[in-house]
Amino acid sequence: MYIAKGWLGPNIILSLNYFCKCTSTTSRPHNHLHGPIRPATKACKLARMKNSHENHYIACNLCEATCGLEIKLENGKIRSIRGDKNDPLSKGHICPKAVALQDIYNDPDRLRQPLKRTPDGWQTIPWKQAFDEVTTQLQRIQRKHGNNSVAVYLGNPTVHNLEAMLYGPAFYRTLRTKNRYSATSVDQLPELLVSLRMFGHNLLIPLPDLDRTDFLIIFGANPVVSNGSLMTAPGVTGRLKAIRKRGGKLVVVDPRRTETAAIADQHLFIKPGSDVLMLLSMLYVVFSEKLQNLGTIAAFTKGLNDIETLVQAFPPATTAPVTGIDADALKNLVREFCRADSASCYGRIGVSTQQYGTLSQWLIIVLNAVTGNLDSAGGCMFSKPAFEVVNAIRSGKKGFADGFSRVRNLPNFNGEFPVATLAEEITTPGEDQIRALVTGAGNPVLSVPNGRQLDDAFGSLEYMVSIDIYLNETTRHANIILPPLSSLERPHYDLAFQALAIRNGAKYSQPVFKAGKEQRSDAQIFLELTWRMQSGNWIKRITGWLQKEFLLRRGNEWILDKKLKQSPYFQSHDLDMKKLKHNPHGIDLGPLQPCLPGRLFTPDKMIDLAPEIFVQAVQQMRTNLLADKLPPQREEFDLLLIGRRDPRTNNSWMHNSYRMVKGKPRCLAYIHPQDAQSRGIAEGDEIIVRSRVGSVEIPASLTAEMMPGVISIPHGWGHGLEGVKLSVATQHAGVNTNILTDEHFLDSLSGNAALNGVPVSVGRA
Ligand SMILES: Nc1nc2c(c(=O)[nH]1)N[C@H]1C(S)=C(S)[C@@H](COP(=O)(O)OP(=O)(O)OC[C@H]3O[C@@H](n4cnc5c(=O)[nH]c(N)nc54)[C@H](O)[C@@H]3O)O[C@H]1N2
Ligand SMILES: Nc1nc2c(c(=O)[nH]1)N[C@H]1C(S)=C(S)[C@@H](COP(=O)(O)OP(=O)(O)OC[C@H]3O[C@@H](n4cnc5c(=O)[nH]c(N)nc54)[C@H](O)[C@@H]3O)O[C@H]1N2
Ligand code: SF4
Ligand SMILES: [Mo]
Repeated sequence: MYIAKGWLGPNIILSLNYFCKCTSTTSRPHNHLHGPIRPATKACKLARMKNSHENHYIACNLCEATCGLEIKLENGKIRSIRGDKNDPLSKGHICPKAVALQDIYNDPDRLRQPLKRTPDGWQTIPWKQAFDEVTTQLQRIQRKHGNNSVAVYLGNPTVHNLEAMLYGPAFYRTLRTKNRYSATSVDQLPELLVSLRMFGHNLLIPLPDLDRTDFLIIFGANPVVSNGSLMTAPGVTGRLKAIRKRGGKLVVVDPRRTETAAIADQHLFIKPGSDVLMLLSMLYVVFSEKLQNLGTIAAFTKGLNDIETLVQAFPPATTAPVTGIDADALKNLVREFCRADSASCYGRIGVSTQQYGTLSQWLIIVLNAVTGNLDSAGGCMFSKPAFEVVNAIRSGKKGFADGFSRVRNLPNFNGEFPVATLAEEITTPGEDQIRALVTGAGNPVLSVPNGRQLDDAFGSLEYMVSIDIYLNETTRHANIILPPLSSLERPHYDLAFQALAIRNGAKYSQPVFKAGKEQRSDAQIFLELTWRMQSGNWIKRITGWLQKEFLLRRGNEWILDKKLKQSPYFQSHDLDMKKLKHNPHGIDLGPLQPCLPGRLFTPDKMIDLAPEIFVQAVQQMRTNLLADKLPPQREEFDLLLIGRRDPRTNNSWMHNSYRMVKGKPRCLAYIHPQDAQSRGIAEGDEIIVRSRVGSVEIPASLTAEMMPGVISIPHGWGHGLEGVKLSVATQHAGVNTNILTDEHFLDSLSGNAALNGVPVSVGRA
């Protein structure tokens, strides 16, 4: 997932201290916060030489689970990567991807110095030249065409990166552009919008209280494979199995019988994009059987009657023909959910990235709320992280729909436009047309709908700079690529995912390896760019420079320490940087606690169950969906395309590790045998899948785990494009499913891309 970047690096009070922070008392190479260009002190060098065996304890930052890892080094090389049994949250859990961290670190294709595209091909250039050229070009284009002519796209690894989170925002702000985009709008935009409207803050996101719940319904998520999202719960498979072991129940609603469905008590096939109807019918049952009970939130929750009125039009029998969910099965599910001592309903990518993503996510929270399961143990709860992200962001300042995109008039959210409109903002002439682009840790050519259109649009840019560690499908369009450090070379504190964890905790990871002299950290890149882009008189220039130098030397730990000391855990647990550094396995801060209404950000301190825009959108949806316009069909498009993840993928960017791609190909189209037979398709046949915007050829795999009428293709593949430097990935290229997804097929409320439920036709190639 990608959390919207509005966040401020905390306010920086300038206080200079040029002393090196070599405070390490262990034999481990300590954290050179001042960055790799400064030499280590003699004492540290000696300490390292004496010890050819080292154990490092860090948090894996590849996915949202943030598992603790134990990395053993021998003579400076990795001997093993294992789960850290002493990590209080992950307790030794690990997945195959963690081992690939060393492949990324060692990858000869990974960039370590700036690359410049020249008529004679890519050339390595010095950092100073790269910074000079990038800032000169961006300023030139902004002077000529205005600030909005430079756009920004931020990708998913940004939120898994401490320094990109702390120092990136200041740089992006110096561009003063309206044209901001990110992976948020191909991901969790609906959840953010729902939280904003119901609780007053986009980051106040309810999390399923997995370890205590007696009943869990999962809509459109496959945590056994994805390891959980907007629900940091390392070892999630064990946690899900534990629900059943303690006598609880697990139900999965998904158009595919997934790996998660396989360990559940019950699986219900649902027609893609129709969850909103199922949820309305579930609420219909709650009210018609008088099962509603707000519980502890009753005193500060409004809109219950509006919900009751709204759902009257959706008795289960009327929605069943569209959803494919049997009316009696639905009624029983609701009764059991309401009878359980505690229950939690959770939905993720399958419901967020579809036509009615926002309505579905809203109704999931409403279901939790009206059954007494919001903000109570075993239901859906809010975290209380030690580094408070909810307060750090000026909520409400940038809201929803306070600006609209130029070409298609799509609403912005938190200062960003939906990325589905990026290509046309580049190609459509006029004032504020995008001429230049900055990408940070993103690969939109593979992750955004109509990837081919975007690929072409990038080719037409006047200038592009990518902050990225690979020359890949997206960054091959850049004029200059600025590569920061890889995971094992940088310090980490998880600002985003400790705030989304199902148990409160804190952990700080020191770099495992010292970066090479030729490399630069995210802090160095962002602070240098910020300083160079800042305008102002000489006083401003000097203070800017001092600020940059201070942050380079002291920033990470100084900011973290400051924030930790403001948190209640400083009083209750003595939690500060010193304590974190003495506890490299991490610190447990206990289970989630009820926190409402105290944490609400709504002006009236009430939960709004029925925000006006959502209620109105239901009426519109009803007309479309019940008329079986699900989604706008063309006759030849008779199947619905959905996505899929694999344990050995991480969106688009880990396929250059041989470990991740070896064995039988995984970029396959799953199709039900019935749908295959009627089209003369046999196992392994190459098929052609067509949508309104494009077509791909891909091998078919026949499986009854698919719902008839639905076809599934994983995203993040399609590495065969000319000019990429990914020697392993190109040998296992696969196809880009986002050539099929449609930039005009959106969650109409939020502008989030509808990547699931895309109408397609399928035949033999
Ligand atoms: N069809 C379909 N499309 C989808 C999805 C789907 O389910 N189906 N899922 C969507 C979701 S949930 C997401 S989050 C998006 C992801 O979309 P993106 O964030 O655009 O794509 P990623 O594949 O995560 O690309 C990450 C990029 O960051 C680079 N990178 C890796 N590590 C670092 C680092 O430490 N620093 C820097 N600077 N760069 C780094 C990689 O080389 C790569 O270029 O894809 C979305 N697209
Ligand atoms: N191994 C691996 N792990 C990952 C990632 C990865 O690429 N690989 N990506 C990471 C990222 S960025 C994210 S955001 C998370 C996502 O984490 P999850 O949300 O768990 O993502 P998926 O595994 O894609 O599960 C989505 C499910 O939705 C189902 N689905 C599709 N359409 C519909 C629908 O209309 N209704 C319903 N009810 N279900 C539907 C699909 O069949 C699929 O099983 O995973 C993260 N973890
Ligand atoms: S589950 Fe995620 S965090 Fe845990 S080891 Fe695997 S990739 Fe890393
Ligand atoms: Mo994501």
